Amino acid sequence: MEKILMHQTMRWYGPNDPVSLADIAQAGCKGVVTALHQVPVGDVWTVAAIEQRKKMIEEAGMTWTVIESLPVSDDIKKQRGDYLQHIENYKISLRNVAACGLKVVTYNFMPVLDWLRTDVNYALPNGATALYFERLSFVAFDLFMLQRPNAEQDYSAEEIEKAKQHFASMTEEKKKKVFHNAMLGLPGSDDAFTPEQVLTALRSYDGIDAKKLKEHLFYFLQQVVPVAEACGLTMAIHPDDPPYPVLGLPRIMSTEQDAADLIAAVPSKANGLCFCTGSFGARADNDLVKMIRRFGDHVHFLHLRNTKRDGDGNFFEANHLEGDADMYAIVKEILELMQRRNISLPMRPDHGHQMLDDLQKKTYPGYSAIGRLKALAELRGVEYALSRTL
Ligand code: DNO
Repeated sequence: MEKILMHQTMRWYGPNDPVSLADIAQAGCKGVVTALHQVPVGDVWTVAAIEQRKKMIEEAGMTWTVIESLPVSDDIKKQRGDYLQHIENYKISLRNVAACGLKVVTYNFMPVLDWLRTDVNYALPNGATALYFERLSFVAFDLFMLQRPNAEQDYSAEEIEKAKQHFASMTEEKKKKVFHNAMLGLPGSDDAFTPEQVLTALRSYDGIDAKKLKEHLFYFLQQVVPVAEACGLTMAIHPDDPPYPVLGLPRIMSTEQDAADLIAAVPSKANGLCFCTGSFGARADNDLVKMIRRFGDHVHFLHLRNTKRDGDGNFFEANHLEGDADMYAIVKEILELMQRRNISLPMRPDHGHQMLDDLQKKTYPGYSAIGRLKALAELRGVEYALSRTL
């Protein structure tokens, strides 16, 4: 019998993305993952705007398979300001995307910042570049560049001393680069934050610890999951990246326990995960295969990516089949899950190295074409070979 394989997609940042829909189709993708990045966070996604985007993708011969992301406002995360209105708007957007035939909605619950790296052009020995998180550069950024009040409380005396030395050894150019990368705005936008904006945003989370933030997440889900369920959608939360507290902000979707708490809080098939092997995998205590097995019925979307950690809190984004995550075992588990559930799960190769001709191009960090094409081809090969042995 034919085996069910993953539904291959790539992320597309919309009409301004230097990687075109035609490029994505040539990579062998049947589907596209995108969002209406132009709609301000908290506003309603209208049927007209969704239809227009959907039509573009279908004209390129693919389907709009997953929304990434329908963003959750900081007001909702803090339960302040306009949060009740934003939740109502979110429900309307869910109904609208469902009316347009979409099925999976990704979101995250990271305060203020989405993903965070200190270097978006980390040179690999072969000349390609990768995304990199260098712990001491980050601590130096926090303490000496951003100068976040009370930041020193979050680090040991030893780490502060090391960060001091590290900062002293950084060239002006490197300082500039770390600063710029840490202040990068959301993926899909060219805007960077100013330090004042970040400090104000961080201050606005005063009094919100992990326990509170989790309560806010669960409240949000209690409101929106029934709507998603009623209109045939599944919600997929993206884990924290990196998966631990940063800049004094709580993080609540970093571990196996966090995922278990999420599902227990609102038990519904519609309440699920975007299983990102890169984000969860940046922690040594996350057993990825075990987590896929445990949460399998709630996995609605897959980001396949690999990181290589060292003992000092640094990690870089490795080739997709290398790094710390055992991609062979992960793909095998996913294949078995899909046969059991009788479903083809959408997957995108997450991030890729900037390489070959793309080194000259300006692309969204992590989202150049050739590196992702290579990643997808490798993952496809692993899956195909494994499917023949099932
Ligand atoms: C980074 C992405 C994240 C992700 C959001 C989902 O490359 O994986 O930005 O899209 O966190 O809401």
